[in-house]
Amino acid sequence: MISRIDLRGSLPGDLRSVLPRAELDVEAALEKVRPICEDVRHRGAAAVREYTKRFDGVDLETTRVPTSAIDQALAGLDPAVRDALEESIRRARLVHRDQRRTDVTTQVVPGGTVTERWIPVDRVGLYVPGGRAVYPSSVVMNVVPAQEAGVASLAVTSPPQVDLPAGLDQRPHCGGGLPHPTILAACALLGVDEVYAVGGAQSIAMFAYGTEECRPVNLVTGPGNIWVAAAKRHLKGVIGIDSEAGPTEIAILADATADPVHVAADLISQAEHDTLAAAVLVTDSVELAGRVERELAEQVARTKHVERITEALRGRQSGIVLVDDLAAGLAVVNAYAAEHLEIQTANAREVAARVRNAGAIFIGPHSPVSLGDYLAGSNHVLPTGGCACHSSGLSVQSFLRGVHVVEYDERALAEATARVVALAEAEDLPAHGAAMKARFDWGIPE
Ligand code: HSO
Ligand code: ZN
Repeated sequence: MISRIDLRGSLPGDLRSVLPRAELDVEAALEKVRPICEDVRHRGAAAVREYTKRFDGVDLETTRVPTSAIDQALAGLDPAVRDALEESIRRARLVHRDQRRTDVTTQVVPGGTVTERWIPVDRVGLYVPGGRAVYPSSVVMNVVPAQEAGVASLAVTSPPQVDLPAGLDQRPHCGGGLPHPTILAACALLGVDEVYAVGGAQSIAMFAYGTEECRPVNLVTGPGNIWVAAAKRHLKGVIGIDSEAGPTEIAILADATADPVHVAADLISQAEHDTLAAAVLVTDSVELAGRVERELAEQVARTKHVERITEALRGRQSGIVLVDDLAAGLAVVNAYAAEHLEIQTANAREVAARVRNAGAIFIGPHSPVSLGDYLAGSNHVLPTGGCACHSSGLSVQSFLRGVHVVEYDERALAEATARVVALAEAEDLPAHGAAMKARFDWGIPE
Protein backbone atom coordinates (compact mmCIF):
# COMPACT_ATOMS: atom_id res chain seq x y z
CA MET A 1 0.00 0.00 0.00
CA ILE A 2 2.64 2.54 1.06
CA SER A 3 6.42 2.19 0.83
CA ARG A 4 8.89 2.48 3.69
CA ILE A 5 12.01 4.58 3.59
CA ASP A 6 14.38 3.54 6.36
CA LEU A 7 16.64 6.40 7.43
CA ARG A 8 17.65 4.87 10.77
CA GLY A 9 21.37 4.84 11.43
CA SER A 10 22.46 8.10 9.88
CA LEU A 11 20.69 10.70 7.79
CA PRO A 12 22.09 11.33 4.31
CA GLY A 13 23.61 14.79 3.71
CA ASP A 14 21.23 15.56 0.86
CA LEU A 15 18.01 14.57 2.60
CA ARG A 16 15.74 15.94 -0.10
CA SER A 17 17.05 13.51 -2.69
CA VAL A 18 15.90 10.47 -0.70
CA LEU A 19 12.49 11.85 0.28
CA PRO A 20 9.40 11.10 -1.81
CA ARG A 21 8.01 13.84 -4.03
CA ALA A 22 5.78 14.19 -7.09
CA GLU A 23 7.10 15.82 -10.22
CA LEU A 24 4.90 17.96 -12.40
CA ASP A 25 6.12 18.85 -15.88
CA VAL A 26 4.75 22.37 -16.25
CA GLU A 27 7.39 23.21 -18.88
CA ALA A 28 5.94 20.66 -21.32
CA ALA A 29 2.46 22.14 -20.90
CA LEU A 30 3.84 25.61 -21.66
CA GLU A 31 4.24 24.82 -25.36
CA LYS A 32 0.53 24.19 -25.76
CA VAL A 33 -0.47 27.08 -23.55
CA ARG A 34 1.55 29.84 -25.24
CA PRO A 35 -0.45 29.98 -28.52
CA ILE A 36 -3.74 29.91 -26.58
CA CYS A 37 -2.66 32.94 -24.55
CA GLU A 38 -1.52 34.78 -27.68
CA ASP A 39 -4.80 34.03 -29.43
CA VAL A 40 -6.83 35.38 -26.50
CA ARG A 41 -4.60 38.44 -26.45
CA HIS A 42 -5.37 39.24 -30.08
CA ARG A 43 -8.93 38.00 -30.56
CA GLY A 44 -10.38 38.50 -27.06
CA ALA A 45 -13.72 36.99 -26.06
CA ALA A 46 -14.24 35.23 -29.41
CA ALA A 47 -11.07 33.19 -28.79
CA VAL A 48 -12.09 32.51 -25.17
CA ARG A 49 -15.44 31.17 -26.36
CA GLU A 50 -13.80 28.98 -29.00
CA TYR A 51 -11.47 27.36 -26.49
CA THR A 52 -14.35 26.85 -24.07
CA LYS A 53 -16.21 25.02 -26.81
CA ARG A 54 -13.17 22.94 -27.69
CA PHE A 55 -11.98 22.05 -24.19
CA ASP A 56 -15.15 22.18 -22.09
CA GLY A 57 -17.70 21.26 -24.75
CA VAL A 58 -19.79 24.31 -23.93
CA ASP A 59 -20.98 26.92 -26.40
CA LEU A 60 -21.08 30.21 -24.47
CA GLU A 61 -22.92 33.23 -25.78
CA THR A 62 -21.24 35.38 -23.18
CA THR A 63 -18.39 34.49 -20.83
CA ARG A 64 -19.93 36.41 -17.92
CA VAL A 65 -22.34 34.58 -15.63
CA PRO A 66 -25.59 36.55 -15.20
CA THR A 67 -26.25 37.66 -11.62
CA SER A 68 -29.64 35.95 -11.77
CA ALA A 69 -27.82 32.58 -12.02
CA ILE A 70 -25.69 33.46 -8.98
CA ASP A 71 -28.80 34.39 -6.98
CA GLN A 72 -30.52 31.22 -8.11
CA ALA A 73 -27.55 29.08 -7.01
CA LEU A 74 -27.69 30.65 -3.54
CA ALA A 75 -31.43 30.04 -3.28
CA GLY A 76 -30.87 26.37 -4.14
CA LEU A 77 -27.97 25.85 -1.72
CA ASP A 78 -28.35 23.07 0.87
CA PRO A 79 -28.94 24.82 4.24
CA ALA A 80 -26.27 22.72 6.01
CA VAL A 81 -23.68 23.66 3.38
CA ARG A 82 -24.76 27.29 3.60
CA ASP A 83 -24.34 27.27 7.37
CA ALA A 84 -20.90 25.66 7.05
CA LEU A 85 -19.74 28.12 4.39
CA GLU A 86 -20.97 31.06 6.44
CA GLU A 87 -19.07 29.87 9.51
CA SER A 88 -15.98 29.16 7.39
CA ILE A 89 -16.15 32.74 6.05
CA ARG A 90 -16.65 34.17 9.54
CA ARG A 91 -13.62 32.36 10.99
CA ALA A 92 -11.41 33.14 7.98
CA ARG A 93 -12.36 36.82 8.28
CA LEU A 94 -11.33 36.89 11.95
CA VAL A 95 -7.88 35.50 11.15
CA HIS A 96 -7.26 37.51 8.00
CA ARG A 97 -8.49 40.78 9.49
CA ASP A 98 -5.74 40.46 12.08
CA GLN A 99 -3.18 40.21 9.27
CA ARG A 100 -3.86 43.76 8.09
CA ARG A 101 -0.82 45.99 8.19
CA THR A 102 -0.50 49.51 9.39
CA ASP A 103 1.78 51.98 7.64
CA VAL A 104 5.05 52.49 9.50
CA THR A 105 7.08 55.70 9.38
CA THR A 106 10.76 55.50 10.28
CA GLN A 107 12.68 58.67 11.05
CA VAL A 108 16.05 57.91 9.48
CA VAL A 109 17.72 61.21 10.37
CA PRO A 110 16.19 64.45 11.70
CA GLY A 111 14.05 65.76 8.81
CA GLY A 112 14.32 62.54 6.81
CA THR A 113 11.62 59.85 6.88
CA VAL A 114 10.68 56.70 5.03
CA THR A 115 7.14 55.42 5.35
CA GLU A 116 6.12 51.96 4.27
CA ARG A 117 2.61 52.35 2.90
CA TRP A 118 0.54 49.24 2.24
CA ILE A 119 -1.66 49.60 -0.82
CA PRO A 120 -4.04 46.88 -2.01
CA VAL A 121 -3.84 45.69 -5.61
CA ASP A 122 -6.60 47.40 -7.67
CA ARG A 123 -8.11 44.40 -9.39
CA VAL A 124 -7.73 40.68 -8.76
CA GLY A 125 -8.81 37.63 -10.77
CA LEU A 126 -9.44 34.44 -8.88
CA TYR A 127 -9.35 31.02 -10.53
CA VAL A 128 -11.58 28.30 -9.05
CA PRO A 129 -11.14 24.78 -10.45
CA GLY A 130 -14.27 23.11 -11.70
CA GLY A 131 -13.34 19.76 -13.20
CA ARG A 132 -12.88 16.76 -10.94
CA ALA A 133 -12.15 19.13 -8.09
CA VAL A 134 -14.97 21.48 -7.17
CA TYR A 135 -13.86 23.50 -4.19
CA PRO A 136 -16.23 26.19 -2.92
CA SER A 137 -13.95 26.26 0.15
CA SER A 138 -11.19 27.61 -2.10
CA VAL A 139 -13.46 30.52 -3.09
CA VAL A 140 -13.55 31.45 0.59
CA MET A 141 -9.77 31.04 1.00
CA ASN A 142 -9.01 33.35 -1.95
CA VAL A 143 -11.75 35.93 -1.64
CA VAL A 144 -11.55 36.58 2.12
CA PRO A 145 -7.89 37.71 2.22
CA ALA A 146 -8.40 39.83 -0.92
CA GLN A 147 -11.41 41.55 0.63
CA GLU A 148 -9.69 42.02 3.99
CA ALA A 149 -6.72 43.56 2.18
CA GLY A 150 -9.11 46.11 0.68
CA VAL A 151 -9.00 44.96 -2.96
CA ALA A 152 -11.70 47.05 -4.66
CA SER A 153 -12.42 44.92 -7.72
CA LEU A 154 -12.58 41.14 -7.68
CA ALA A 155 -13.56 38.74 -10.46
CA VAL A 156 -13.95 34.97 -10.18
CA THR A 157 -13.66 32.51 -13.03
CA SER A 158 -14.48 28.80 -13.06
CA PRO A 159 -15.01 26.39 -15.96
CA PRO A 160 -18.57 25.67 -17.03
CA GLN A 161 -20.04 22.27 -16.20
CA VAL A 162 -21.21 20.41 -19.26
CA ASP A 163 -24.32 19.00 -17.62
CA LEU A 164 -26.47 21.52 -15.87
CA PRO A 165 -26.93 20.40 -12.28
CA ALA A 166 -30.48 19.49 -11.31
CA GLY A 167 -32.51 22.41 -10.01
CA LEU A 168 -30.85 25.05 -12.18
CA ASP A 169 -32.58 26.37 -15.26
CA GLN A 170 -30.78 26.75 -18.53
CA ARG A 171 -29.36 30.21 -18.18
CA PRO A 172 -31.01 32.75 -20.38
CA HIS A 173 -27.94 34.51 -21.78
CA CYS A 174 -25.63 31.59 -22.40
CA GLY A 175 -25.85 28.61 -24.69
CA GLY A 176 -24.30 26.12 -22.31
CA GLY A 177 -23.35 25.28 -18.73
CA LEU A 178 -22.52 27.36 -15.71
CA PRO A 179 -19.78 26.95 -13.14
CA HIS A 180 -20.73 24.54 -10.36
CA PRO A 181 -23.71 25.94 -8.39
CA THR A 182 -21.98 25.61 -5.01
CA ILE A 183 -19.13 27.75 -6.36
CA LEU A 184 -21.66 30.34 -7.53
CA ALA A 185 -23.42 30.20 -4.15
CA ALA A 186 -20.10 30.73 -2.32
CA CYS A 187 -19.50 33.80 -4.52
CA ALA A 188 -22.96 35.09 -3.55
CA LEU A 189 -22.25 34.59 0.17
CA LEU A 190 -19.02 36.55 -0.21
CA GLY A 191 -20.66 39.37 -2.16
CA VAL A 192 -18.82 38.61 -5.42
CA ASP A 193 -21.05 39.20 -8.43
CA GLU A 194 -18.49 39.30 -11.26
CA VAL A 195 -18.13 35.67 -12.27
CA TYR A 196 -17.03 34.11 -15.58
CA ALA A 197 -17.77 30.62 -16.93
CA VAL A 198 -14.26 30.12 -18.26
CA GLY A 199 -11.53 27.66 -17.26
CA GLY A 200 -8.05 26.53 -18.28
CA ALA A 201 -5.28 28.61 -19.82
CA GLN A 202 -7.81 30.73 -21.72
CA SER A 203 -9.22 32.06 -18.44
CA ILE A 204 -5.81 33.20 -17.19
CA ALA A 205 -5.16 34.90 -20.56
CA MET A 206 -8.60 36.55 -20.34
CA PHE A 207 -7.65 37.95 -16.92
CA ALA A 208 -4.17 39.01 -18.05
CA TYR A 209 -5.02 40.75 -21.31
CA GLY A 210 -8.70 41.53 -20.80
CA THR A 211 -11.44 41.01 -23.38
CA GLU A 212 -14.52 42.94 -24.50
CA GLU A 213 -16.35 41.16 -21.66
CA CYS A 214 -13.74 41.17 -18.88
CA ARG A 215 -11.45 44.00 -17.82
CA PRO A 216 -7.81 42.96 -17.28
CA VAL A 217 -6.69 42.28 -13.73
CA ASN A 218 -3.40 43.02 -11.96
CA LEU A 219 -3.04 39.78 -10.03
CA VAL A 220 -4.34 36.23 -10.46
CA THR A 221 -4.61 33.83 -7.53
CA GLY A 222 -6.08 30.39 -7.03
CA PRO A 223 -5.10 26.79 -7.66
CA GLY A 224 -5.71 25.02 -10.97
CA ASN A 225 -4.64 22.10 -13.12
CA ILE A 226 -1.40 21.90 -15.07
CA TRP A 227 -2.75 24.12 -17.90
CA VAL A 228 -3.63 26.84 -15.43
CA ALA A 229 -0.21 26.50 -13.77
CA ALA A 230 1.51 26.76 -17.16
CA ALA A 231 -0.57 29.82 -18.15
CA LYS A 232 0.29 31.48 -14.83
CA ARG A 233 3.97 30.81 -15.44
CA HIS A 234 3.74 32.16 -19.01
CA LEU A 235 1.82 35.32 -18.07
CA LYS A 236 3.74 36.14 -14.90
CA GLY A 237 5.01 39.66 -15.37
CA VAL A 238 1.97 40.75 -17.38
CA ILE A 239 0.10 39.87 -14.19
CA GLY A 240 1.22 39.01 -10.69
CA ILE A 241 0.51 35.45 -9.56
CA ASP A 242 0.34 33.78 -6.16
CA SER A 243 2.10 30.48 -6.81
CA GLU A 244 1.73 27.48 -9.05
CA ALA A 245 -0.17 25.17 -6.74
CA GLY A 246 0.91 21.55 -7.19
CA PRO A 247 -0.74 18.39 -5.86
CA THR A 248 -1.71 18.43 -2.17
CA GLU A 249 0.77 17.14 0.42
CA ILE A 250 0.48 16.02 4.01
CA ALA A 251 3.40 15.10 6.24
CA ILE A 252 2.85 13.81 9.75
CA LEU A 253 5.60 13.74 12.36
CA ALA A 254 4.46 11.19 14.92
CA ASP A 255 5.91 9.22 17.81
CA ALA A 256 4.69 6.16 19.69
CA THR A 257 2.03 8.25 21.49
CA ALA A 258 0.15 8.99 18.24
CA ASP A 259 -3.12 7.25 17.49
CA PRO A 260 -2.65 5.13 14.33
CA VAL A 261 -6.35 5.45 13.48
CA HIS A 262 -6.05 9.25 13.31
CA VAL A 263 -2.70 9.17 11.51
CA ALA A 264 -4.06 6.85 8.81
CA ALA A 265 -7.29 8.84 8.45
CA ASP A 266 -5.39 12.11 8.01
CA LEU A 267 -2.99 10.62 5.43
CA ILE A 268 -5.99 9.29 3.50
CA SER A 269 -7.83 12.62 3.72
CA GLN A 270 -5.26 14.41 1.58
CA ALA A 271 -4.56 11.40 -0.66
CA GLU A 272 -8.24 11.74 -1.59
CA HIS A 273 -7.48 14.88 -3.64
CA ASP A 274 -5.45 13.42 -6.46
CA THR A 275 -3.55 10.35 -7.62
CA LEU A 276 -0.46 12.57 -7.37
CA ALA A 277 -1.25 13.76 -3.82
CA ALA A 278 1.51 13.03 -1.31
CA ALA A 279 1.04 11.42 2.10
CA VAL A 280 4.19 11.09 4.19
CA LEU A 281 4.53 9.76 7.73
CA VAL A 282 7.78 10.44 9.57
CA THR A 283 8.17 8.44 12.77
CA ASP A 284 10.70 7.04 15.21
CA SER A 285 8.32 4.24 16.17
CA VAL A 286 8.45 1.08 14.05
CA GLU A 287 5.44 -0.14 15.96
CA LEU A 288 3.38 2.91 14.98
CA ALA A 289 4.51 2.49 11.35
CA GLY A 290 3.20 -1.09 11.33
CA ARG A 291 -0.10 -0.14 12.93
CA VAL A 292 -0.60 2.76 10.50
CA GLU A 293 0.06 0.41 7.55
CA ARG A 294 -2.62 -1.97 8.81
CA GLU A 295 -5.03 0.94 9.43
CA LEU A 296 -4.43 2.30 5.94
CA ALA A 297 -5.32 -1.04 4.38
CA GLU A 298 -8.53 -1.21 6.38
CA GLN A 299 -9.62 2.40 6.09
CA VAL A 300 -8.84 2.87 2.39
CA ALA A 301 -11.10 -0.06 1.52
CA ARG A 302 -13.99 1.81 3.16
CA THR A 303 -13.48 5.14 1.37
CA LYS A 304 -15.49 6.39 -1.58
CA HIS A 305 -12.48 7.15 -3.79
CA VAL A 306 -10.58 3.89 -3.17
CA GLU A 307 -8.73 3.84 -6.48
CA ARG A 308 -7.55 7.43 -6.40
CA ILE A 309 -6.39 7.10 -2.78
CA THR A 310 -4.66 3.77 -3.38
CA GLU A 311 -2.76 5.21 -6.31
CA ALA A 312 -1.73 8.28 -4.30
CA LEU A 313 -0.51 6.18 -1.36
CA ARG A 314 1.33 3.71 -3.61
CA GLY A 315 2.91 6.51 -5.65
CA ARG A 316 6.57 7.38 -5.27
CA GLN A 317 5.51 10.70 -3.73
CA SER A 318 4.14 8.97 -0.60
CA GLY A 319 5.84 6.87 2.06
CA ILE A 320 6.59 6.10 5.70
CA VAL A 321 9.99 7.44 6.73
CA LEU A 322 11.61 5.70 9.70
CA VAL A 323 14.06 7.72 11.79
CA ASP A 324 16.02 7.13 15.01
CA ASP A 325 14.48 9.90 17.07
CA LEU A 326 12.43 13.10 16.95
CA ALA A 327 15.48 15.25 16.26
CA ALA A 328 16.07 13.24 13.08
CA GLY A 329 12.34 13.44 12.35
CA LEU A 330 12.49 17.21 12.57
CA ALA A 331 15.46 17.28 10.20
CA VAL A 332 13.41 15.21 7.75
CA VAL A 333 10.24 17.33 7.90
CA ASN A 334 12.30 20.52 7.65
CA ALA A 335 14.04 19.20 4.53
CA TYR A 336 10.73 18.06 3.05
CA ALA A 337 8.96 21.41 3.67
CA ALA A 338 5.45 20.00 3.39
CA GLU A 339 2.38 21.96 2.39
CA HIS A 340 0.66 20.65 5.55
CA LEU A 341 2.55 19.27 8.55
CA GLU A 342 0.83 17.59 11.49
CA ILE A 343 2.71 17.09 14.74
CA GLN A 344 1.32 14.10 16.61
CA THR A 345 3.88 13.59 19.36
CA ALA A 346 4.21 14.07 23.10
CA ASN A 347 4.73 17.80 23.81
CA ALA A 348 3.54 18.56 20.29
CA ARG A 349 3.62 22.31 20.77
CA GLU A 350 7.32 22.30 21.72
CA VAL A 351 8.14 20.02 18.81
CA ALA A 352 6.18 22.29 16.45
CA ALA A 353 8.19 25.30 17.64
CA ARG A 354 11.28 23.60 16.17
CA VAL A 355 9.75 23.30 12.69
CA ARG A 356 11.22 25.77 10.22
CA ASN A 357 9.74 24.73 6.89
CA ALA A 358 6.03 23.99 6.37
CA GLY A 359 3.11 25.71 4.64
CA ALA A 360 0.91 25.26 7.72
CA ILE A 361 1.45 23.36 10.97
CA PHE A 362 -1.27 21.42 12.79
CA ILE A 363 -0.56 20.71 16.44
CA GLY A 364 -1.75 17.74 18.47
CA PRO A 365 -4.56 15.22 18.18
CA HIS A 366 -7.39 17.73 17.73
CA SER A 367 -6.07 19.78 14.80
CA PRO A 368 -6.34 17.64 11.66
CA VAL A 369 -5.63 19.08 8.21
CA SER A 370 -9.31 18.59 7.28
CA LEU A 371 -10.19 21.23 9.87
CA GLY A 372 -7.73 23.62 8.24
CA ASP A 373 -9.09 22.82 4.78
CA TYR A 374 -12.54 24.06 5.72
CA LEU A 375 -13.09 25.70 9.05
CA ALA A 376 -10.09 26.46 11.25
CA GLY A 377 -9.89 30.06 10.03
CA SER A 378 -6.44 29.45 8.56
CA ASN A 379 -5.85 29.64 4.81
CA HIS A 380 -5.67 26.45 2.76
CA VAL A 381 -3.89 27.90 -0.28
CA LEU A 382 -0.36 26.87 0.70
CA PRO A 383 3.05 26.33 -0.91
CA THR A 384 3.57 22.82 -2.31
CA GLY A 385 6.50 20.93 -3.83
CA GLY A 386 8.99 22.10 -1.17
CA CYS A 387 8.26 25.78 -1.85
CA ALA A 388 7.42 26.18 1.85
CA CYS A 389 11.16 26.74 2.42
CA HIS A 390 10.87 30.12 0.65
CA SER A 391 7.17 31.03 0.34
CA SER A 392 4.06 31.51 2.47
CA GLY A 393 0.46 30.58 1.96
CA LEU A 394 -2.12 33.03 0.73
CA SER A 395 -2.79 35.89 3.14
CA VAL A 396 -3.80 39.54 3.23
CA GLN A 397 -0.15 40.26 2.46
CA SER A 398 -0.48 38.51 -0.92
CA PHE A 399 -2.85 41.28 -2.05
CA LEU A 400 -0.86 44.25 -0.75
CA ARG A 401 2.12 46.14 -2.05
CA GLY A 402 4.47 47.87 0.34
CA VAL A 403 5.40 51.23 -1.13
CA HIS A 404 8.24 53.25 0.34
CA VAL A 405 7.34 56.91 0.61
CA VAL A 406 10.45 59.05 1.01
CA GLU A 407 10.39 62.58 2.40
CA TYR A 408 13.53 64.54 3.32
CA ASP A 409 13.75 68.23 4.08
CA GLU A 410 16.46 70.54 2.80
CA ARG A 411 18.83 70.11 5.73
CA ALA A 412 18.54 66.31 5.71
CA LEU A 413 19.16 66.24 1.95
CA ALA A 414 22.18 68.51 2.29
CA GLU A 415 23.63 66.23 4.93
CA ALA A 416 23.24 63.23 2.58
CA THR A 417 24.69 64.88 -0.53
CA ALA A 418 28.41 64.13 -0.15
CA ARG A 419 27.78 60.44 0.42
CA VAL A 420 25.36 60.14 -2.52
CA VAL A 421 27.90 61.87 -4.75
CA ALA A 422 30.66 59.50 -3.56
CA LEU A 423 28.56 56.43 -4.31
CA ALA A 424 27.36 57.80 -7.66
CA GLU A 425 30.95 58.40 -8.71
CA ALA A 426 31.94 54.91 -7.58
CA GLU A 427 29.26 53.58 -9.93
CA ASP A 428 30.27 55.96 -12.73
CA LEU A 429 26.86 57.60 -12.67
CA PRO A 430 27.82 61.24 -12.09
CA ALA A 431 24.40 62.59 -13.20
CA HIS A 432 23.01 61.00 -10.04
CA GLY A 433 25.33 63.14 -7.97
CA ALA A 434 24.57 66.17 -10.11
CA ALA A 435 20.84 65.81 -9.33
CA MET A 436 21.73 66.19 -5.67
CA LYS A 437 24.11 69.10 -6.13
CA ALA A 438 21.66 70.97 -8.39
CA ARG A 439 19.63 71.72 -5.27
CA PHE A 440 22.56 73.40 -3.65
CA ASP A 441 24.20 75.42 -6.45
CA TRP A 442 24.49 78.24 -3.95
CA GLY A 443 26.44 75.88 -1.69
CA ILE A 444 25.52 73.20 0.80
CA PRO A 445 24.30 74.75 4.08
CA GLU A 446 26.01 73.84 7.34
N1 HSO B 1 -6.24 20.36 1.04
C1 HSO B 1 -6.44 21.24 -0.09
C2 HSO B 1 -7.56 22.21 0.11
C3 HSO B 1 -8.91 21.60 0.12
N2 HSO B 1 -9.29 20.48 0.77
C4 HSO B 1 -10.04 22.06 -0.48
C5 HSO B 1 -10.57 20.29 0.59
N3 HSO B 1 -11.03 21.22 -0.18
C6 HSO B 1 -5.14 21.99 -0.37
O1 HSO B 1 -4.66 22.64 0.73
ZN1 ZN C 1 -7.91 18.92 1.38
